[in-house]
Amino acid sequence: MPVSLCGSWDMVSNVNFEGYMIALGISLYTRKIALKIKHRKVIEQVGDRYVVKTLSTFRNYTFSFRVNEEFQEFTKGLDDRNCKSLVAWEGNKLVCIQKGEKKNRGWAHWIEDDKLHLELHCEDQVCKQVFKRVV
Ligand code: ECB
Repeated sequence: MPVSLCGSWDMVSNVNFEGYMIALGISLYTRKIALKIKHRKVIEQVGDRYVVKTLSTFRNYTFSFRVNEEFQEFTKGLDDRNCKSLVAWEGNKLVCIQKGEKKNRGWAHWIEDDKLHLELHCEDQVCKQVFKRVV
């Protein structure tokens, strides 16, 4: 059983979020705001269902899924696209593939050195975020 990602996590670094947002077609105006804010990730698990909340002073995004079960994702308040998403464990990484209009889109979460890591990718862009546990 992989280590639990559950809990509340505050962003400590965010590398190439700009490139990721450009790949998603986010406007310059929204990117300017989005680049300034820190995200809090809240991950909860009830049975085999996960709830992942990305919270900030600007926008919040919440979604919920079962591992190994494809679902319809609408990225409301982000790029507002529909994806067919599938989340699965690959070793110690929780990996999501987001099939839709954008090629090579997805993310992976894992724990390393007591930090929550998140790699977001879209087209040829990779954004790397690291979060520390909220105490
Ligand atoms: C919800 C906080 C968003 C802050 C930025 C707000 C607007 C920018 C608009 C679009 C950017 C598109 C997506 C990047 C935004 C947040 C990154 C996390 C989104 C995500 O899918 O996280 C996964 C993995 O934790 C769970 O949904």
